[in-house]
Amino acid sequence: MLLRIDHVGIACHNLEEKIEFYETTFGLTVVSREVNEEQGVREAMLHVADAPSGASYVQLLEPLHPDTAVGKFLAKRGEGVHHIGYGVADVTQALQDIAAKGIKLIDERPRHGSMGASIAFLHPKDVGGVLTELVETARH
Ligand code: V0V
Ligand code: CO
Repeated sequence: MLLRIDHVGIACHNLEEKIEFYETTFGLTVVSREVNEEQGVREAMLHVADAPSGASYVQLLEPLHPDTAVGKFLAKRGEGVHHIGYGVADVTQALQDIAAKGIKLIDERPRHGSMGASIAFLHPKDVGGVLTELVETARH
């Protein structure tokens, strides 16, 4: 069901500072920057690698307001890994299959993600404390 790690989502206070850190330290390149009001984030995707099943990225996340998923996370836990995004071929099908196993979904149906992807989150309480995102890449 899972094709690859699409991205690792990292919560930070200052997006521009963290982008510069990842560029300088690891030589990564920003390929997309977006504000996603629905998710309450300003985010950047930095390209890491290409695989036959698609690319992988680091996703840097800055909250738009304190009262958002990432804002609350930062207040409770500070900066660090926020979620793992796995590539899937069909996010609607994957959600259905995973729900049938009794795992709690945050999103019953896909939402708009970075770079035109369709995304959906699974609840961390049912995934060993890991906020897990499914990502169906946009078709070109
Ligand atoms: C919260 N918890 C986490 C967590 N955030 N555990 C692991 N990883 C995280 N990132 C735990 C928290 O410690 C609490 O555990 C419990 O969940 C409830 O947390 P809360 O602070 O009361 O917050 P809630 O319940 O209001 O919200 C938590 C959830 C929320 C996970 C439901 O953050 C959510 O809906 N996330 C999905 C949307 C999202 O994260 N969007 C931003 C990325 P205890 O204390 O009860 O043990 S957007 C993105 O990735 C995009 C656009 C993309 O990839 O394209
Ligand atoms: Co993400």
